[in-house]
Amino acid sequence: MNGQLEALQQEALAALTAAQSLTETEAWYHEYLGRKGRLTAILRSLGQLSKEERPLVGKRANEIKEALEQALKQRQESVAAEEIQRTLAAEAVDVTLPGRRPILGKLHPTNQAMREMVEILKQMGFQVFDSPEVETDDYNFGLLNFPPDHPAREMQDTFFTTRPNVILRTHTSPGQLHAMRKYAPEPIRVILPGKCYRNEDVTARSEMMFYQIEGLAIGHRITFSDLKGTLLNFANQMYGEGRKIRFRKSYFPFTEPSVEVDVDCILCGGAGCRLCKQTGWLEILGAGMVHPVVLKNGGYDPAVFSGFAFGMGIERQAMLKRGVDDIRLFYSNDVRFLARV
Ligand code: FA5
Repeated sequence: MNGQLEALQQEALAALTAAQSLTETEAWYHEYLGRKGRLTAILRSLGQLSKEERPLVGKRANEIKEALEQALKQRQESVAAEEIQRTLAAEAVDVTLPGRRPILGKLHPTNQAMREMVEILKQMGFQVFDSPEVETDDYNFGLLNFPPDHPAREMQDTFFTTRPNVILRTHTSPGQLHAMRKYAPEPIRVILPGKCYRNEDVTARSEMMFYQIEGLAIGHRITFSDLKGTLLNFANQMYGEGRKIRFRKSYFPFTEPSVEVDVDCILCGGAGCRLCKQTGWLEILGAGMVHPVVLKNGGYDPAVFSGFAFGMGIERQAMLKRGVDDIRLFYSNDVRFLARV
């Protein structure tokens, strides 16, 4: 029996040295020391030995068991250390290799143009005022002096919601009322950038969702000359020094008088080309003096206060400035376009 024990010990120690991973040492444990292990089987069969043999063999078997347990512990420690070494070697970083260039993101062209415009207007003393994209019919039309059922409402095709009188704003002008009602009767100079929605056919020049930036100044003795000076300054900073602007009479229910404003063509300088359709001018915005009814609706006495307002499309300005000929490119998520502009 003792010979059998010695042979088992030799075999077990050799097998333990061959175990190269923690999984293999685990399997070794089950083979020799586990509940159904081979040494365990011998220890269980001690009862069949004679009275004289039993203590001797039993003692030796327990010594071997302890020796194997000790050997297992040591082997597990060294296998674990080897595994760590192997992992470190596999994950080693060669610091002398050239780095990988990260892919850089950039601002969306609409945001670039919006920030540029906001910056120019802020330097002229305008403050950004946030106003909602979802509006009531009243704010979008009524309070802005659009008469009920007046065809002027059809100038801007509206997206309605399932809630009566709740619509997606068709322009940023309703924000004028929010700003006025918040600050009246203090003088104000605010700009309102944001999204607008119109139920229009999408074409190279028109989107269903687009951005506008609105400007509003109210105070004592604000005149049309202030509007002209502000817009000329804006055009010079946005499109380059020495730009000319011109005013054409127009109609908006919320301004009187109303104008559309053009800048001399940034491509041909006014001589006439494809971009300006041979006119020498590019339309950039709508503007006018705030209508007395709108002043009153906002909480200002028209006998004491006057003001001007203007509104322009942000994508259209970005298109002019960066030579983009199709507005649909802005929101079709083509990375080649977004990276270039
Ligand atoms: C207005 O929306 C007026 N609220 C502007 C205004 C404000 C006038 C304050 C007076 C005082 P209009 O509908 O022309 O006006 O739109 C203004 C600008 O928004 C246009 O010049 C254009 O640049 C842009 N715009 C209008 N519709 C679209 C569209 N479908 N897609 C892209 N840009 C558009």
